[in-house]
Amino acid sequence: MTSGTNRQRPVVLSGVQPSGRLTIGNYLGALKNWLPLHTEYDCHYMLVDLHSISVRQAPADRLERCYEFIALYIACGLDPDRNVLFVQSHVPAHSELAWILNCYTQYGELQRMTQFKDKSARHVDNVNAGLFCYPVLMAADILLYGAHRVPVGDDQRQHLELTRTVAQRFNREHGETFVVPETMTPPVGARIMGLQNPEAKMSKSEDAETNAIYLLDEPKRVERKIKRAVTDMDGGIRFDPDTKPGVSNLMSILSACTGDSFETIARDYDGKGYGTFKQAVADAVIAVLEPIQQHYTEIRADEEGLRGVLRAGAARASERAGGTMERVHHALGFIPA
Ligand code: ATP
Ligand code: LTN
Repeated sequence: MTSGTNRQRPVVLSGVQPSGRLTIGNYLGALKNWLPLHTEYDCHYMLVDLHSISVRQAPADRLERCYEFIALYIACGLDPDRNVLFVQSHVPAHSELAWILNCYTQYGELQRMTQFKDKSARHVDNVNAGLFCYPVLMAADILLYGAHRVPVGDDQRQHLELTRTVAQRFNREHGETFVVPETMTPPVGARIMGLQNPEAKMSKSEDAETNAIYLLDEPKRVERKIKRAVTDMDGGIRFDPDTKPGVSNLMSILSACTGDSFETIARDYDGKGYGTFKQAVADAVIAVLEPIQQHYTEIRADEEGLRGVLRAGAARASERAGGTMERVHHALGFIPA
């Protein structure tokens, strides 16, 4: 029996929106940390295409991105035989549960979400209800599978707190229906900042090209971007995000790529100058990206194979989702179908 069908294990679920291009932030904050979990958990990883329509994007670009991202999931090392890989829109229960949970989420709670505040400020011409209710769909994604753990970057903590609140509220009113999930963030790499603006997180859409390192950037480009990353005038290698945000961010990237502690990095590079330090960061990032890029091209070329993986994933996901929806319908007093 593969790990994906073993019902005894606790469940993990996470997802990424098909928008922009996957960055080293997405990798170090999320994807990389998904890889070992299948040994302990029943793991579900999706592409949240329904979430992605809350911001406009040409359908042809979305389609291309969906193939690209799922191929990158696999190229990063997510084995479809050990993890359930699927697309959100292939399991209609996500939308249904989102509607139900909308009725258990307060307007004021959604208004406080920083991602909504940020995105509505960036897309003033399209502050749609989907953008506002985005965290409710995310809660549905998680609660549908009874996920115990949700491995994400730091920026998703607030959404996870809301998911817990909604689950607890529903359980209080209707009896134990949902598992209340825990957030899982990595000790290093949970919030990679921009290379040009280390005061704000590196983001896969909306950023200037040189602010982010993309998983498909060729080595020379990675090197160039890191060499041009903003640092400071003091020349020291110390982890201090308040006074040295640029250097601290590069230390986080190096540490998350190599496993070396901040102390080790400071000892190895202090006094050697930013040029040497940046070269080490570039080499470490390139060493992480090279094997991913080598696998990617071949995996991406086999669209039929990718669709087969997604079909199988959706079938397995639907089975688990169906059980939850039956419990939810019963809890709400709906006539059994
Ligand atoms: P967008 O800019 O398109 O909204 P994003 O870069 O914030 O995208 P998401 O699809 O929202 O990416 O996030 C995918 C996963 O990557 C989430 O778990 C998120 O927490 C994580 N993540 C995103 N950006 C970073 C970052 N800079 N550092 C660490 N983790 C990140
Ligand atoms: N909201 C997340 C993406 C996301 C997600 C999820 C993450 C949607 N559903 C369920 C974990 C679990 C984001 O914007 N990064």
